[in-house]
Amino acid sequence: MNTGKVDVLLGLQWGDEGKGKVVDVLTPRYDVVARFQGGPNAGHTLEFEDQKYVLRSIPSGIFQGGKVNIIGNGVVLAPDLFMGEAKDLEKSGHPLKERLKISKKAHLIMPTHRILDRAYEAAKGKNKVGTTGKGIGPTYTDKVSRNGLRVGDILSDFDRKYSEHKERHMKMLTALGWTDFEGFEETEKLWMEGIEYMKGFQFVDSEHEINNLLRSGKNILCEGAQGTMLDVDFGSYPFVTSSNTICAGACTGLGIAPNKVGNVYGIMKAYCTRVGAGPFPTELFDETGKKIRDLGHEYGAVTGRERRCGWIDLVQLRYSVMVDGVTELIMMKSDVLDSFETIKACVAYELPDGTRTEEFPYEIDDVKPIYKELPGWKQDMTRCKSEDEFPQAFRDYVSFLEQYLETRIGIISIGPDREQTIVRK
Ligand code: 2SA
Ligand code: MG
Repeated sequence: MNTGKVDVLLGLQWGDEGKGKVVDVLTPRYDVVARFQGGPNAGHTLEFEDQKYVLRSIPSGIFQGGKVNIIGNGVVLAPDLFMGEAKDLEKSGHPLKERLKISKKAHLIMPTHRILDRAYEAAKGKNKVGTTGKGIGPTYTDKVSRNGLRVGDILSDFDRKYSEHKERHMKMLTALGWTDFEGFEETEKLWMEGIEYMKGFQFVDSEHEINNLLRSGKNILCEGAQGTMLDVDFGSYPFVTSSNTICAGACTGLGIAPNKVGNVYGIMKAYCTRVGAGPFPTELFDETGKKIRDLGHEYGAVTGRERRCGWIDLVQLRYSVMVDGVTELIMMKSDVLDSFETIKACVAYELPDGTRTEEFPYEIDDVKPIYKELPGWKQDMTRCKSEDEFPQAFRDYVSFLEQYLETRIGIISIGPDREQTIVRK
């Protein structure tokens, strides 16, 4: 931790790196946890005391009392889904209203944004992005084209504003030839209930809030969603989400100046996964890929979709470490590789013209991964209590990754439970 600075926690791959679990392990060190981008397309899974929680829009600091949780201006919020998530948490004994603050500048995902999401996807035919269908793209599109509806709008003349936006969306849907409005009225009703429910929460100017907290000496953690490869600028465009998932997103999504960023924790899995469409150089289509999926329970938290699985890609990870300015790596799901004879790590790409590169290129569609093979450790690590108990072959794997990525791996996860997290010396 760096006093007077804000720490940032990010996924370095295509999402689902296990950010929820890490935030939960790290939050005891922080007074404030803030979300800065994305929305209900995130699904941070936390498991403790035999309970499983999936957070979508609410920051992971919500489980511990005495912490301030902030939903920043860079987030897009769906009132109906937010209400569902919040009520579930309240039911399980986690009071929210005093612990959570929502930026007035955060944009609202309207029911029509979700239909537009589907309509745009349908119009793309076989070039579908494979979105989560939560209306993320259309909401950010409205934000950038200066047509958005924000949380602050709830406070005055909301019905009129809502109707105007809805009407505009309906015209767009008509132009797209969209006719499927099944369930729309019920959704809209629930959405309006969500708006009423949200009025019970604190709407704030989160840029003032967070900078005041920083000045008063509080420790702040910014919690990223999705992953660096899904960043709208630096990810595998156009197969990306619509926000800046990289470290700089924490600055624009919360109003934090770049020189206030301290530690940047980059989370990666010991292998790699992706949901949705788009290029994935190290993807495995064979039994090994299936084995990783089964052992790693690689199914999406939001949509339940099967995740595509492959070996760790160090060309891609080095790129993420660069654009995010990662100061410390955190490796998740190491135990999933416990039973493998050999482990592969992609150390370079062969480009379509036959040349070799270690620098992440503009296009990754037709690159061939070049692997380094490392011996597996073939030992159950899930019960290890400290790094001294790690098998030698695993230590060698870790050192190899650290050397290639030129960054220290500070935390290693060896199972879903809070306890199965080894903080290295
Ligand atoms: P969208 O719905 O417009 O954001 O979809 C665009 C692409 O982004 C992908 N996407 C994701 N991929 C993996 N994980 C996601 N969320 C995680 C989860 C949460 C996390 O579901 O557990 O790790 O933060 C996520 N969200 C969006 C999506 O598949 C499309 O390819
Ligand atoms: Mg996830």
